[in-house]
Amino acid sequence: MTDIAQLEQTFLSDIAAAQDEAALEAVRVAALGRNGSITALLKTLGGMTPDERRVQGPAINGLKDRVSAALAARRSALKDAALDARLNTETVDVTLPLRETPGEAGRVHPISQVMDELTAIFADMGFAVAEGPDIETDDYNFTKLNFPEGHPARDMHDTFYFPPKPDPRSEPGAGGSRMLLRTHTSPVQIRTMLKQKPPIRVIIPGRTYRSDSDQTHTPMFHQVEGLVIDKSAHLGHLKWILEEFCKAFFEVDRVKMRFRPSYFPFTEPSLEVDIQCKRDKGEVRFGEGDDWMEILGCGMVHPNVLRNCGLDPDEVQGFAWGLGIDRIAMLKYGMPDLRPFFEADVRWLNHYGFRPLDFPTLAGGLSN
Ligand code: 2NL
Repeated sequence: MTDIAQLEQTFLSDIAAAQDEAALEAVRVAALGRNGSITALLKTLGGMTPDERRVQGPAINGLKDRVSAALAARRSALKDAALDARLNTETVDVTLPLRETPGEAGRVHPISQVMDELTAIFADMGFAVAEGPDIETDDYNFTKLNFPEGHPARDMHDTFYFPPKPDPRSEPGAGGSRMLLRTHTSPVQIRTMLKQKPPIRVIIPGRTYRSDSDQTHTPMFHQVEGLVIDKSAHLGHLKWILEEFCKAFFEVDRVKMRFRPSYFPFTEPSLEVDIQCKRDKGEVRFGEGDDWMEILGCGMVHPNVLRNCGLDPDEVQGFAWGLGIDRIAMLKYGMPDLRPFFEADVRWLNHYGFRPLDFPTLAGGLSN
């Protein structure tokens, strides 16, 4: 037998006999390491005559290739065997009790918490919750709310429009219907007035969208709006409702409010509301101090809006208000930045989130 055939037999049987990674590595070093036998044979090729090399070259390289392949195959077989051995010996006792991990119970997002608080407060005053789609028509989002076609107030909203779709039923040249992401929750009030007979008492919490993004604005944000339609609903009722809401929400016994004239296309008169607060080293407290903070807008529903919903302004009247949920959540729970609200970071949620079973109620305390 040649040296090469002899070497091959020795290495292949050593490889087959190796029972673990370390034994296999020792064979590899003996064969192909810096001082290995095959490495030494490869070095002899340089000193050979071309004729010798023509014969010995393929023989030595063939030896190297076959031994390398055997090493790789054995390494993979040993790995599989090791895994099988582990799977056969390691068992998991699925009957063991769970370790207490409070974070993993899940947390209620502050926005959801505040929506639940608002629902509890207004339910106590006889309000129902209404909901509607995020994707709306131009008609419900603007036209029926007394934003005339081409009116600059439409630009105030930085609307996300969908591409216009040609509508075969529309008049020639009407441009088809144009869908959009609702810029406020008001279209849900329109839907409610079109569907229900007065008296109406609803609040609408939900997502709203405007093409706006900076420290205090995100393209998606949350609003809650309220609507009351009845024979003689008036501003006195509105002021009482808003005052009760502010006291309940900020969990204080009294709060001064200030109503300033304003403008919205869908209300007349329109008002902006400030509440009394105290600013103290970056912290804000409500119901004390002599500073003011603007928190919402409101007004008497414009007669055009009533008419657009099939109601007769000589028969019924009403009031409405709207406020940003994200901002009042930040104010109430002392969160300095709006952006983490929507970054889905569980560490933030574990810190600022609420316990899932502590559903807010007026009797049990809203925020515990
Ligand atoms: C604000 C102001 C407001 C309304 C929303 C409303 C809805 C209908 C009719 C009349 Cl259908 N009004 N909503 C009224 C006044 C103000 O929101 O600054 N929101 C963040």
